[in-house]
Amino acid sequence: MRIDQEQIHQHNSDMQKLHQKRFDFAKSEIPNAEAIIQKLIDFNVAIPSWALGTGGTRFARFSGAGEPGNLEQKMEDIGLLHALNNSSGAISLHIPWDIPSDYGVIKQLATDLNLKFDAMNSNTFQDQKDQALSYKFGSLQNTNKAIRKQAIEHNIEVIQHGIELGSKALTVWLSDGSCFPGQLNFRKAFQNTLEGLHEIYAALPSDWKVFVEYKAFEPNFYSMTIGDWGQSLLYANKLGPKAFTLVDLGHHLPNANIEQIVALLIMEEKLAGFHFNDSKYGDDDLTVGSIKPYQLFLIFNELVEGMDARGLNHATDLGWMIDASHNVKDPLEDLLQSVEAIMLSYAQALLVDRASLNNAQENNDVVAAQEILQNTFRTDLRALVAEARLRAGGALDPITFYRNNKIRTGLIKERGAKTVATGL
Ligand code: RM4
Ligand code: MN
Ligand code: MN
Repeated sequence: MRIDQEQIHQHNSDMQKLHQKRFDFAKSEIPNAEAIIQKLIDFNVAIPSWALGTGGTRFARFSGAGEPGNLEQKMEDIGLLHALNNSSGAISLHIPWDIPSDYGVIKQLATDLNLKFDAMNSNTFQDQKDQALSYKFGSLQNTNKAIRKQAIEHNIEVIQHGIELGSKALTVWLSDGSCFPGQLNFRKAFQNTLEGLHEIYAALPSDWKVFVEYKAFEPNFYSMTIGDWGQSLLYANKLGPKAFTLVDLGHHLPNANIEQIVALLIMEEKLAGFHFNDSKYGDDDLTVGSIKPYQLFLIFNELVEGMDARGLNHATDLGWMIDASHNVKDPLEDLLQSVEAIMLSYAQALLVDRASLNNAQENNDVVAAQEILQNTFRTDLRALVAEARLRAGGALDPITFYRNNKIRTGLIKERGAKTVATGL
């Protein structure tokens, strides 16, 4: 299913008057509105191929209707999102869930839908049907060399798929760790993992990066072999200049100061990028910005500050991806909400008066620093984000468009009510 540009025009002209009023007001309050709009137009967030279906917990999965049944349909879904918000122009593939059967066809479809191939993701956290050896006790950390070898080969195969598609990065998230004290020799587990990562690193093309993702807990509940940003950074530093630490918002212990982590990783030139989601308790994978929008803003504040200090291109130098699952919402609506929350936080971070904040910090004026951040956070920039979408050819209000034009009903007609997407 494709969205007719004419429908978008219609929607935008229906909303134009109201939008103009809001936009004029926002613009009157914001000194650098045009510069912010341009940055928003350039900014894109990748959608992972596993986020288009309904997610589940370990108790149950309540599938939605009209879910994409194959990679092509997943790409079409992302194409719909991108047509509406102009900020979802990339797909991140998870192997082996979404192995392309024909690279040429997939690449052509990506071109038609105006999508790029973001980082490739390997999967050694599950056993596949035809797999020789089990990852029950870990993959790269495993005490059994043959299992480690199988995991290394899998990662190299993922790189190969990525090369065919034009991706430039591999994301490695390991579920390796232990559930009970004494189960694992931490040092040996670390060294085995490092050895494996070295072999994977050696298989990277010269213009590729590897993103080392960390997670504090789950599925292992006593230790995780890449459990926090310090451990990930150790690996990244030992591996070399193509290795970076990837921050997934849901992978920290409660109350972790993620904005500080981000600031230091950028300072060390080791931040790979982000997996966006939100959470109340753990790796809840909820809609971005739904629980802690102020934290998201503070993170973007450090991102913008750090990227500018390092002269990085906001849109292209780091990897931006949503990593969420949707148990009770329509995945496409959820993703539209997530992208909107990201754009809003990014816009607000661009609005922070850096000179004044810097001044307040230098003078230990704690009150002024808080005023600057909170006044910015409370400034309503939704009309600015909508204006950026409008100028880029998207819809002023993507969710209203999606509902009014009955996109899900159309997808159900095409694909049926009982389709289940691959993934978790
Ligand atoms: C993990 C992690 C990875 C993602 C899988 C599906 O918790 O966040 O990035 O690939 O989930
Ligand atoms: Mn992740
Ligand atoms: Mn996760």
